[in-house]
Amino acid sequence: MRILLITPENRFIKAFRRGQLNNFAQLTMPYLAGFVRPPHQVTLVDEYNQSVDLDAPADMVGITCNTPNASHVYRLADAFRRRGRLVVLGGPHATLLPDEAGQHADAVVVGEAERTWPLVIEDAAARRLQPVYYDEHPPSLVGIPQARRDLIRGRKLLRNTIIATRGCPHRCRYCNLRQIYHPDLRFRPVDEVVAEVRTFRSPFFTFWDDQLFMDAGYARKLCASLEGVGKRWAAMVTLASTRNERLLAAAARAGCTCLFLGLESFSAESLRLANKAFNVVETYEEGIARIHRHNITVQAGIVFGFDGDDEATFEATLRGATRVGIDGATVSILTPFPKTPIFDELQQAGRLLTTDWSYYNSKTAVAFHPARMSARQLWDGYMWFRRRFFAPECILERVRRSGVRPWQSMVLNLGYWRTVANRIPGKPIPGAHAAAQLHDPCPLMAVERSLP
Ligand code: B12
Ligand code: SF4
Repeated sequence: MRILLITPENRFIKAFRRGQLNNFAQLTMPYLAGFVRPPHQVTLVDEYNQSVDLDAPADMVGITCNTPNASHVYRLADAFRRRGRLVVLGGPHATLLPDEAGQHADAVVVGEAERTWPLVIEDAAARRLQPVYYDEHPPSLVGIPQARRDLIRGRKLLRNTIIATRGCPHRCRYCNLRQIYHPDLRFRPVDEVVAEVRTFRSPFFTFWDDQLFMDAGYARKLCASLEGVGKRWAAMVTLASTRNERLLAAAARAGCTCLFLGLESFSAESLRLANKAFNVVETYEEGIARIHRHNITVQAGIVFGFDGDDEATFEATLRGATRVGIDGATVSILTPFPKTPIFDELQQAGRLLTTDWSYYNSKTAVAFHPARMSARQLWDGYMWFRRRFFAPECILERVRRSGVRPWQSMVLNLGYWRTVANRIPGKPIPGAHAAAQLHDPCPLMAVERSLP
C-alpha cells in the first residue's frame, strides 16, 4: 500500500510562519512515517515548503489536523476522497471533535496513535477500516521508532525536532493537552533519545516536549547523557522548573542555548484565572537572571486576552517584559480551543464570536469577547505590543541588556520583526467571511460588527 502523509499548513499560517524565518520542522508526520514497514511505502508532504498533489499516487492519505488548519484539512481530505483515496485524520482537532472530522475521513484516530496507527495501516491494506480508532490505555514511549527525517525536504538546518516525554502535570484552562493525551506522564528511555539525537546532521535541534523538565531526575539524566554529543538545543519548560540550579547547569553543559518559558502574562490575576498561578510574576526577573547566568537565553510565551486583561495590560506587559530581561517572545491572542475549560465557559456565557475554526489560530484574529475590553481593543493592543516589542531599537536594547548569545537572539527577534514589518496579520484568512477580508486589519472585527 502507498501511504501519503501530509503536514498541512493553510496559506495564512504558512505566510506567517515563513515570515518568521526560523521554523523547525513539524515532527508528527515524520514520526508516524517511522511506523510504516515494508511492503508498505510512505511519502511525506509538508505544506510549509511543498504543495500537495491531489493526484499523487497513493492508496491511503494520513493528515494531522489541528484546530486552525481544520477547514483546510477537510478540503484536502474531501478532494482526496473524491479521487478514491482512503483518508485518515488524527491530531488535536480530530481528537477533540471526531464526529466533525469523521465527515471528511474514512477513519479518525482519536488521541495517541502509537498502537492504533499500525492497526489502521493493517486494516486499510485489508480494506476493513473502522470509522474510529481509540487506544484506551496510554501507550508506552519505550522502543518507539525514530522519526523519518530523511523524508523532510529542504530545511537541512531546521529539520531536527524530537520528543523525550509526553504530557504535562499542569492544567492551564486554555490548554488542550488534557483532552488530547492520556493524563499519565511518560518518558522515553534516555539512551533511545540520545541515540536519535546522534543521527542528526545539523548542529542544532529542538525538543518539542511540552515541559521537558517536568521530572527533574529524568531531565538531569537526559542532560548528562547529551553532554559530549556536541549539539546545541532549545526546549520548552516552566519557569518554576528552572529554580533547580543543578538542572540548569546540566542543561547548559549538555548544549542547551535557549529555553522557552510559557510566562503568558505579567498580571497575577490573569494567571490565576487561567489556572497558571504557578507562574509567579515577582519571580520572573530573578528566574530569568538565573537562566542567563548559565548562558541560556529566554524566549517567553506572552498571551493577551485573559479575563484579567484590560487596555492597560499591553503597556504594562511591555514594561514588564523589558524590565525582567527576556531575550525574545512569542506573542499570541488567547484562543479558546474546543473542549478546553475556557471554551466551555465562553460558550456558556455567549462570548464566542465564531466557531469558524480558521479564526482560532492565536495570531490573526480575536475569536471571543474579552471581559474588560472590546475585541477591537484586544486586537489593537496586541498589534501595538508586537510593533513596539519587535521594533529594531527595542530588539537592540533587549539584546544589549541581556548580553547572552546576542547573535542567536538577533536572528530570533528579526524573524518576528519581519512578520510585523510585512504586516502579515493584515492579510485575509482563506475561507473567512468575505466582508471581513476587505479593509479591516483584524478580519474578525467585521464579523463582530455584523452580529445581531
Ligand atoms: C511542537 C508544537 C508546535 C510547533 C510545531 C507544530 C507541530 N505540530 O509540530 C509550533 C511552535 C510551530 C507550534 C505552533 C502552533 N501550535 Co503547537 N504544539 C506543539 C506541541 C507542543 C507538540 C506537537 C508535537 O510535535 N508532538 C509530538 C508528536 C509526535 O505527537 P502529536 O503531534 O501529538 O501526534 C500524536 C497523536 O496526536 C497522533 N496524531 C497526530 N496527528 C495524527 C495524524 C494521523 C493520520 C494519525 C493516525 C495520528 C495522528 O499520533 C501521534 C502519536 O501518538 C503540541 C502539544 C502536544 N504535545 O501535542 C502543541 C499544539 C499542537 N499546538 C497548539 C497550537 C494552538 C499551536 C498554535 C496555533 C499556537 C500559536 N499560538 O501560534 C500554532 C499553530 C501552528 C500551525 N502550524 O498550525 C495546540 C493545538 C490545539 C488545537 N486544538 O489544535 C497544541 C495541542 C498545544 C496545546 N497545549 O494546546 N506548535
Ligand atoms: S504548562 Fe503548558 S503544556 Fe502544561 S498545561 Fe499549562 S499550557 Fe499546557
